[in-house]
Amino acid sequence: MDHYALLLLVTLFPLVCSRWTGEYDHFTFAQSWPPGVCADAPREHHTCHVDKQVTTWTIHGLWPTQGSEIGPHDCNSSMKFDFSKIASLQKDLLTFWPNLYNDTELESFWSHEWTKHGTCAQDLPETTGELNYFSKGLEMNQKYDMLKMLSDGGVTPSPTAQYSYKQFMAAVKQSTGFDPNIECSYIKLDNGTDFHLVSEIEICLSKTDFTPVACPGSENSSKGGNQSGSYKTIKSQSNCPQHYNFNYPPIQYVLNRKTGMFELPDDLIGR
Ligand SMILES: *[C@@H]1O[C@H](CO)[C@@H](O)[C@H](O)[C@H]1NC(C)=O
Ligand SMILES: *[C@@H]1O[C@H](CO)[C@@H](O)[C@H](O)[C@H]1NC(C)=O
Ligand SMILES: *[C@@H]1O[C@H](CO)[C@@H](O)[C@H](O)[C@H]1NC(C)=O
Ligand SMILES: *[C@@H]1O[C@H](CO)[C@@H](O)[C@H](O)[C@H]1NC(C)=O
Ligand SMILES: CC(=O)N[C@H]1CO[C@H](CO)[C@@H](O)[C@@H]1O
Repeated sequence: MDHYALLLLVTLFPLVCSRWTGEYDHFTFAQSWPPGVCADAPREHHTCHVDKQVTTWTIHGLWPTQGSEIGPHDCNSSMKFDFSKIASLQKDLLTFWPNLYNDTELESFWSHEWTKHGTCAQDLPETTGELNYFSKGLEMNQKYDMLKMLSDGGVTPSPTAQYSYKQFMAAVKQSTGFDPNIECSYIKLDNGTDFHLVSEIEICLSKTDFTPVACPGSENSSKGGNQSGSYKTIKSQSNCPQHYNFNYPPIQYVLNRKTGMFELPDDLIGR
């Protein structure tokens, strides 16, 4: 290699490097409502199971995010997931960050979250390495206790009550100061009627101190939804019904497709 090529390589390396690392300006912290996730499982070609130690909103992920784009992701393929590094967190992970798809390897969910998102958060001491990254996610789930934030706003799980999109938004905003992103899933009853239920709520967190910030693209954000960038996919609008209410069933409850009632499965009745 001649000197010119070497010089070129040295000059370009930081550029190449920063593209690999993936720029991001905040975190998206996504929490799941297990009955909502399980309602969508058949469409995702999975079976779903909510273990009995799971009693609250669970973590989907802590995602480095640039503007209103989905990404960066998969920032360093040489940082292979190694469960032994987070084995000390296993009990908490099974309770607060569980893999609800019981037809997949237990560890595959954590492996996916690490490879796709965790590897992009390696610029911050708080999220460097698997142990710090997963610990931070668990800490955020305690700090931004979605069950409590919603119930403080009058939105509590119920087999029968339904709530509006506005009620969900207002409840979270009352706690965090900012509009969240809310996602829904749906189940078809035997007679063809769609039943919508809440499945995920995302809040945006600052990169500097992990406090809530406005999600880019939301009403009160200075950043619009049309930033140019290398990540093709732009976050879509909420898929929850905005003009009629939807369900927030208690954890463990499943919809009886014949009656349209949320019920405890037989094996859990009497526990
Ligand atoms: C997954 O969970 C469902 C619902 O609890 C259960 O019926 C099914 O047998 C489980 N499948 C596996 C592979 O464990
Ligand atoms: C990717 O990870 C490896 C192993 O930790 C590290 O040595 C390397 O510097 C990382 N690459 C980038 C571009 O950050
Ligand atoms: C964003 O871009 C889309 C598609 O290019 C366009 O339809 C939309 O009006 C833009 N929105 C804003 C706020 O500029
Ligand atoms: C379908 O069944 C549900 C639950 O019994 C009922 O509320 C709804 O009105 C039915 N819809 C139709 C179109 O029959
Ligand atoms: C939807 C929302 O949060 N709107 C707020 C944006 O900020 C202005 C000024 O602070 C408020 O008045 C709006 O309610």
